[in-house]
Amino acid sequence: GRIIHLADYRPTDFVLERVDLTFELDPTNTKVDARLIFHRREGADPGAPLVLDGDELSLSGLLFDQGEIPASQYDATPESLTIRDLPAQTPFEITITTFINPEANTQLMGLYRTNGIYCTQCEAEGFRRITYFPDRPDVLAPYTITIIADKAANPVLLSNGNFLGGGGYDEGRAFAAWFDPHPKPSYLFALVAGDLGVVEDTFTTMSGREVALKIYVEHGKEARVGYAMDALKRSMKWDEEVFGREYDLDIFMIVAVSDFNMGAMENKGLNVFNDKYVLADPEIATDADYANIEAIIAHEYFHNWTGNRITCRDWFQLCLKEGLTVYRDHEFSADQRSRAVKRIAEVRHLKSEQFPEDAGPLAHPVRPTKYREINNFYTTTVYEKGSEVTRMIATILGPQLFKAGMDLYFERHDGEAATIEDFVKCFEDASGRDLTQFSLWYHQAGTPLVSVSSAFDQPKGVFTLSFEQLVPPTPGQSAKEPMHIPLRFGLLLPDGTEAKPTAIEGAEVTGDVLHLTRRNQVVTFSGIAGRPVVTLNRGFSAPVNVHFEQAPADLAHIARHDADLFARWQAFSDIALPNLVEAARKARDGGEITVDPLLAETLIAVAGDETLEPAFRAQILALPSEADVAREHGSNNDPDAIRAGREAVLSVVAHQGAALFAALFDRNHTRGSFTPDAASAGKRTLRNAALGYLAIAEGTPERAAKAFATADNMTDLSAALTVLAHRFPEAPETEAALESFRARFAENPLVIDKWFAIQATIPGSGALARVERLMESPLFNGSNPNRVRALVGTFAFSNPTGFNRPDGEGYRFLASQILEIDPKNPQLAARILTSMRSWRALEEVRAEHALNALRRIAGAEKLSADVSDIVERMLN
Ligand code: B3K
Ligand code: ZN
Repeated sequence: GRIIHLADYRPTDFVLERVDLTFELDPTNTKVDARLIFHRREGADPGAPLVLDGDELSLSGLLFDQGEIPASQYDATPESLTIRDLPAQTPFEITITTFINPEANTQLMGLYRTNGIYCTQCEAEGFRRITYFPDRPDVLAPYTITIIADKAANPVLLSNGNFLGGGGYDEGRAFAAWFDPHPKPSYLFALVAGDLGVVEDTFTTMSGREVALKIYVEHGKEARVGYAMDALKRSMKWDEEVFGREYDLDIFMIVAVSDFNMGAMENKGLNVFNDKYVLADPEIATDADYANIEAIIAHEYFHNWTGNRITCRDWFQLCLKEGLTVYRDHEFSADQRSRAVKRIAEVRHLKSEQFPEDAGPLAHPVRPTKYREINNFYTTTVYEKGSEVTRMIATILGPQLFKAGMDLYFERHDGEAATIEDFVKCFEDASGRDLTQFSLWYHQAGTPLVSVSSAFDQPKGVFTLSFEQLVPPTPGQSAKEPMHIPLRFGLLLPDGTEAKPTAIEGAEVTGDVLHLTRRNQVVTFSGIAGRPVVTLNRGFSAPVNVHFEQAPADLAHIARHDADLFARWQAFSDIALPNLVEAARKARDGGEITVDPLLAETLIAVAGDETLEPAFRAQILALPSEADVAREHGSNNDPDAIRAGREAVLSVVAHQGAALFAALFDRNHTRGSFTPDAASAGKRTLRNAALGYLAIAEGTPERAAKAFATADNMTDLSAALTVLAHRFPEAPETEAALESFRARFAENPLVIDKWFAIQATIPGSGALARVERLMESPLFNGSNPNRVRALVGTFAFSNPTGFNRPDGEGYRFLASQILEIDPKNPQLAARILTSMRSWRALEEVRAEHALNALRRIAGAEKLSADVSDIVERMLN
């Protein structure tokens, strides 16, 4: 594929006025008639042809204003339809007929079949697999859709917008017509047809309109929709209250399907979901599943305003809708649950997924300037870092001005396809603040590193912080400008209060936010009575790495006393990480592994503090992961040594805290009273974290086996199974538990995915053989993305020692898998391949094996654009 550049953007020559599509559904031969009304854009070249996009299409019919069109006037290839000699001024109508084969569509882009259901996925460029079309997000039009299908097999016929009518069409067939009055780009088109069950509810909007809510699922699964429906209603209410956004159609529908390339899709009025993010009950869903369902239902719903009513001018602007909508769903979840715990989880995720991406060969700006395959840019950088950039705007402006900027954005750009510049301008205009330097966050890739040192002049009462910021080089960007970095901070005095400086020089400070804007910056605080302990980047106000040599005792002080819970967790991580890195070094080079006593002491003090919410204490118990240690270590990583070192630290903590863990385990059970709310979930997380330590301290599977046998919800059941499998993989108790889990849930693929994932993450070199054996299981299905992700994806992404075997077998396995998946489903293959994005940070033996595996993929005869784009960037 060729490279697309942002600089080449120009508007279309033709304006699309209306779209009228008729589908005659057939599993292998669906007929699509597309009537498109265009006029030439004012000022456009009067001789320019109309060029429409296609993908694997063949043209069966073409009419101009309902009449024949001479063959000399157009060219059709599978990738495009070009029509010449079109009117200079008057509107005209083009009717295109194509036939497509939903059954053969294994890419899951365009119109496809999943478990007998017709379903579409059009973002980013799937609509062009349905009909020839100007398939780009800045072409917006109202759509009328008519669906004709076999009546018995398809009692449900859905599309975007409001229902116009339907009924019998001819013998054996039915039809339904839908009209979406809101102009939309083709990527938001959706069609669903089949035999589905439905759960209905209503929502009354703030202006008093009643909206019908319908969630469609496979028959028999209706009872598992309650939580999703509740999350939807809470989302609708929250968007009214917090952002003033009201829903705009008579009906809002969600359809859950089992074959889906990602989480969900925000099609106007007709969201399509991976059923994993809809279906829940205590027997099958964990607390994490409930939290994901709530977040994703909210995310897709929030897109109605940020994405659908205001869409992207081009795909370079993807973060305009994604970063902003992630920010909105984060805020929603924070309001529904514990804000601090939610923030910790977000930062954990950001650091474990986005920071490595930003530090490796796939690094790219939040708003990229070029791409080969847009599907590869639905990344954690665009989504999560994009959300952090929005959050920083809110931090810099403060809540009122941020709200004013959002209101201006909705007012100014409603109904438009906008850019990042448009978005930022709204905040500049609403606040009067110049955000030019701030905008570098959209343009410069790489995680900034902020190095800090401090000095205290006791006699003068002056405290000094010296900052140096550095943005590391990333592919295509070697030299970087200094960024505007908003750091929330506090100066803690020994008595636990916060210092109130009489003067601050060297940086702008607004409230508790210190604005770094220069490469080097010395900031002085006057009127400080005693040496303060600095708490920096509270709430993770900026997505940066901070290097600040703080004494462990100071960090422990923050961890135990800071007013900001997030900062307490961060300080604890800052105590733990150097210990873990050092332990890994010792494990590799020899030498006795010692652990700073403050680590276990602080952990035990905080985890045992009954005034703190259980979910927060559980976050303290979850020490930085092996991946966190690898990231902190930076280069020349040996995953086996990292694990061995971390295990040694865990063992120290487990033995020292055994009494506390036993108490936490006993006191926090929720048996007999399952509710998915955050408080109950927090208790379960704490209890199960304690169980993990107890398994280490006790060294026997008994307690976990008993927890497994008595669990009455999926959270506790899967947590116990994980402890058994990861700690005692060879124990008969583990074998029995795995077998009973399999037998009990064999009919429920979503639960079996957990069974696959738990086994795929059993540490050590035996994991690969286990994964290969599981792929032979009748429960595995290589064409279902959830199954493939649960087994192959989880192994590659989340089993550092299993995947990164020193003999390179893990990489060779992955290469084979990628080459096998790619011809069927390139998006899935490309996504799983990104698990190797940090290969250059491995020690040299593993790195060499990884390189060879990547070269083998790159050298394959036929690769999709998706996989070849990823593999080539990883090799560069
Ligand atoms: N917008 C979709 C993602 C589409 C991915 C296309 N490869 C889901 C979301 O972010 O809400
Ligand atoms: Zn989204």
